[in-house]
Amino acid sequence: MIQMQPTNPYRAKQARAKQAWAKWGWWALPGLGLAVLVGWLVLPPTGSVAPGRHYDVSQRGREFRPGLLDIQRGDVVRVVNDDADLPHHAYVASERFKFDSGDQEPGHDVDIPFTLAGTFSVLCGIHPKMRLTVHVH
Ligand SMILES: [Cu+2]
Repeated sequence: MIQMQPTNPYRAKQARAKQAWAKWGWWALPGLGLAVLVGWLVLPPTGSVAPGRHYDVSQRGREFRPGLLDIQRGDVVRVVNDDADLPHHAYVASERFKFDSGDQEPGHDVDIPFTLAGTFSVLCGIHPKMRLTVHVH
């Protein structure tokens, strides 16, 4: 069967656009979904761009609570001094990662960003029995 071509160039253009839409338009939605999926799969491995989550850790009663955290690289542990009258002094002294909050007066928070995978101990320079273990994945 021979298709009649419209003679008006504007209408011909319109007809071609309509044909293209009929042929490929079905891909608009799945195509968009696919693009989002591919973006989602490709971006996370580059890692460090992803915004980190925050984990609050209490120090009330001379104890880190929770005492154990499982987090991802890029996450931040917020050590909260919610003791009424005790100063604390959180630090990490591993070979690969060092952190020192300095003296932390009651009511003050300290953010510890963890960017390396591994297991780290957060200790208190004032209260040697305080220990927080952080598994970074
Ligand atoms: Cu302490």
